[in-house]
Amino acid sequence: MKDEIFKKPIKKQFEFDESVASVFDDMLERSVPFYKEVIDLISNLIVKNISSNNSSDFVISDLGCSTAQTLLEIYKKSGKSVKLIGIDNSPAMIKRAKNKAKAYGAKIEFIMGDILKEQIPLSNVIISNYTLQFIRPLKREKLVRKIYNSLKEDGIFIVSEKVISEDKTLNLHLIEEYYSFKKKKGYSDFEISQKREALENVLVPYSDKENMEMFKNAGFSYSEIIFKWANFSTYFIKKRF
Ligand code: GEK
Repeated sequence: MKDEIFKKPIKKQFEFDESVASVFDDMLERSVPFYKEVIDLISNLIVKNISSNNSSDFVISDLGCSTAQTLLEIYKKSGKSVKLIGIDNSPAMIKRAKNKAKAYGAKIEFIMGDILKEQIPLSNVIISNYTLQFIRPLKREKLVRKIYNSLKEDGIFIVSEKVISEDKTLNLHLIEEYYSFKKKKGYSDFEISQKREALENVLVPYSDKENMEMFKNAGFSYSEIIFKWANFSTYFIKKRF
């Protein structure tokens, strides 16, 4: 279904409710630059990692899994032997994720809950794509520490985020580039400005430097940007280097 949520004047802050979930796959493809390419890249890297491990007890958890796009891509590439777990606190997202998994015949465990409160299963890989940005800064550091503790010793954390530039002018120019990307994807100026307003104080991006410092402070030994376009970054982070 096409995302037309912000065509009408909005009255509330952005929420992952039924109306957002019903258009979510279209929304992400048109709002996140290179969304498909990022999922393709990270799922390939994860599959390479499974091959060098014993796949029968290999656990992959996706925090803020939404409609399970990433987990399904990993499922398609890795076969059935790994354990896939998706956590999201939006009932509408989890409902769609379950339906999609069923349609693909994919065995994925879904946990409907808050990643700040739920116990994260001990995992080989933890993914959190475009989700940390929605966690209040005061709680974000603590969550990243919890993620560190939920990874096996050779575990990997993969994160994608909207980011800010520390250079104010560059930051403005990158945001302009992002808005022209959205316009090319068919969003009007009105829709773009309405969504920006709805996300105000809900989506709080960090700079690459702040994110990498946060990973280091949580105990991670290595982090690298493996994909970047304007104000979007994907990080590959290792517990032990
Ligand atoms: C993708 N990773 O397709 N606990 C659990 N879930 C949460 C929380 C929380 N505290 N806060 C937000 N969410 C996906 C896209 S979307 C990104 C992730 C976006 C969930 C929320 O319900 C939503 O499904 C997801 O995090 C963020 O690659 O919409 O920009």
